[in-house]
Amino acid sequence: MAGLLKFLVLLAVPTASAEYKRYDGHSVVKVVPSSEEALRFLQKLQHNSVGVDFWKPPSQVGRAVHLMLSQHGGANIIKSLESSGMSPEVMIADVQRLINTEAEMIKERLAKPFTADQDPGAFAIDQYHPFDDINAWLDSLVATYPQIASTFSLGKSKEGRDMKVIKIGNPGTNKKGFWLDGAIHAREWVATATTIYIINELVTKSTTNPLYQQFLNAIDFYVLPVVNPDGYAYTWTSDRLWRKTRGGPYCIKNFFGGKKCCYGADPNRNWDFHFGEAGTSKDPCDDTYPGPSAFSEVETAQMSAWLAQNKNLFQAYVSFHSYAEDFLLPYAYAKGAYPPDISTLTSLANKAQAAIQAVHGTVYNVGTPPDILYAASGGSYDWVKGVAGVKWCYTLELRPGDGDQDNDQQYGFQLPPTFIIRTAEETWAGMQVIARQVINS
Ligand code: 0X9
Ligand code: ZN
Repeated sequence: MAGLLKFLVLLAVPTASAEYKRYDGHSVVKVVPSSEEALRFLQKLQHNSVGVDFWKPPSQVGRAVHLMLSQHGGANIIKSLESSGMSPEVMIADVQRLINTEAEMIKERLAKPFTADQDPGAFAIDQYHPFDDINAWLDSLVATYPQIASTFSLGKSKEGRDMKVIKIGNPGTNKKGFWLDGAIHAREWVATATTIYIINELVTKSTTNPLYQQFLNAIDFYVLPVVNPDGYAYTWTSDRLWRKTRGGPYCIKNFFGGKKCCYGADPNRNWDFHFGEAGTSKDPCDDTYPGPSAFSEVETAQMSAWLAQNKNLFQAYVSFHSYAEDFLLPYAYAKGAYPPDISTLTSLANKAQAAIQAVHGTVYNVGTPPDILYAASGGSYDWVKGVAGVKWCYTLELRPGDGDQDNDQQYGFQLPPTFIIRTAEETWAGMQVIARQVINS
């Protein structure tokens, strides 16, 4: 009888929420290192500690660091920060509460999929969407606007999802190319939402907005909303804070001669340009594990193969991440590594930054990752610049951050949907500056 009761209780639990990873008792703490010593302490913590997820890793003296702590280990870490002269503040008291807030929305979306035969106008631009719905929406756009939009797949992800690119432009010759992508890191949902906004602008206003007409006459936009489909899908079904691919499992020998194995490589460490150097971890269970070899992940392998073959089409490449409000210049792989045209790249970035700021007052920091963030090798835009030779290459860390006027910093990766449009509007303004430059060069 007890067994039967247990069985019935198990049946009653909805599977999606039962499998979703819980973060009960997890908090996110913000600390600002005010000296080189404090910064070094945080960097050591980053490399030695178990159970701390750096949502915003240590970068510069004076720049905030965000750490997610578990209930158990957290108190000791807070003590050690305090005894090193820092004053940690709680930024998110309860990560699980944020996940719960999203859970209803996730359940609703997964229960009512968007299908390709629907009117693309029925797809909510101001919401987050599951992976399959995004591809279905791209198909519905092409069905409705075949003169301006087409799609193709770079190939299947490891778990068989299409890496669908939408190409948007008027027919013509000598066209320029502008590539935009999002969610190479699975949990950075606002990056995908921003590509969706941009796609929607260009496609649905292609005949009514004179500026967009100019763009579309001169440029073909190639947009890949989700670079990491399996990781992104996993954030909807299993773990909201997953970052990597779902490749592997990859293993490492442990101290006792056994092995420890984990899924996933960081797809923004997996590109074949200074692979496995700064900002990577040898431990496959870490979030910055670059994979066993460059392009070990089918997603980066396919995307880079296509870009290598078509590199002459492109003048610009921008990859959206979250979060920090940074406009990042190449190169990311090492301190002091700059492409020869760094000064033109910087002045265009400054113009784009000003355009972003003009929309809602959000101030982005402009610089290379080692100069304003941290060095990180094997990233996508480093390869697109350094190997494919595309001229205007940038990475944007979108909202939240301390540069906007909306007090949205307390949400981290779980930026509520109410901020999607504001984020996307300002970002699109910045991208238009790049589009204009592409037309004129
Ligand atoms: O660490 C990263 O990959 C990026 N930050 S994130 O919080 N979104 O993970 C910074 C990317 C810097 N650019 C490259 N390394 N390409
Ligand atoms: Zn990222």
